[in-house]
Amino acid sequence: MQKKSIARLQFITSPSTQSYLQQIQSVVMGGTNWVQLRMKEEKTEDIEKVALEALSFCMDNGATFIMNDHVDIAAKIGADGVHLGKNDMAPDDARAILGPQSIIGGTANTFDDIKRLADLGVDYIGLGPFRFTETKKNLSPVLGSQGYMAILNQCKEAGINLPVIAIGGLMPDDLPELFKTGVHGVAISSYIAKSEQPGATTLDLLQEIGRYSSAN
Ligand code: TZP
Ligand code: MG
Repeated sequence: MQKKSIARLQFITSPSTQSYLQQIQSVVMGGTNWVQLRMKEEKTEDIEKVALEALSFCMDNGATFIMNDHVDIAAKIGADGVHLGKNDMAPDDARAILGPQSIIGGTANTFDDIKRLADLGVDYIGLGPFRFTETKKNLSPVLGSQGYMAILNQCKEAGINLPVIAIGGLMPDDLPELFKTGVHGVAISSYIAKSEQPGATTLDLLQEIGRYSSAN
C-alpha cells in the first residue's frame, strides 16, 4: 500500500453542538478528504469508540483519518496516521509502532521545531498558531503571516521540503495571504465545526483553497 498524499485542507474536530462523528461525516460529505479526530477531554475508551466509527466512515468515503495524540489507538484500529504535539510520543518512536506507510504529523512553532521534526521523520508539519484561538490550551506565541514568511524562507534555505500546514484561528480571508508564504495547506477546526452547516462551509473553503493552490 502506498502512503496517502497530504491534502490542502485538514479538518480537526472540536467540541460543538454536533458529535465528533457527525462533524467528520459532515465535512467528508462536504468534500474534504483529510480529517483529524481531536478529543482532549474524553476517556480513552470513549475516544477509541468514536475513532473506530470515524475511521470506518472515512474508509468508506475515501478520506484520510488522522488520530490526535493517541498512537496506541491509531495502531489498534489501523488509522492512516497520527498528529503529535511536543508533549506526545516522539515521531520516530511512533513510526516504529505504526510503520512506514503511516502519516505522521508534528506540531511546530519555530523553524528549529521544524528542523527537529524533519530529522525525526514526520510527513507533514502543523505550523502555528497563525492567530489566537480558544481551541487550543497553552497556545504558543502567534506567528501571523510575517512569521510564516520568515519560517518558510528558512525552510527553503535549509532545503526542507516537508509540507507545512498552517493552523490556528484560520478563516477564509486568511487564505490568500497564507498561501503566498509557501504553506502547502491549512488545518481548520472551529471555523468549520462551529458553523451552522459544516459540510457547506467545507465545500466553500475547498473552493477558496483551490484558487490559491494547484490541487486539494
Ligand atoms: N494547534 C495549534 S492551534 C490549534 C491547534 C490544535 C487549534 C486550531 O483550531 P482553530 O479552531 O481552527 O483555531
Ligand atoms: Mg497532542
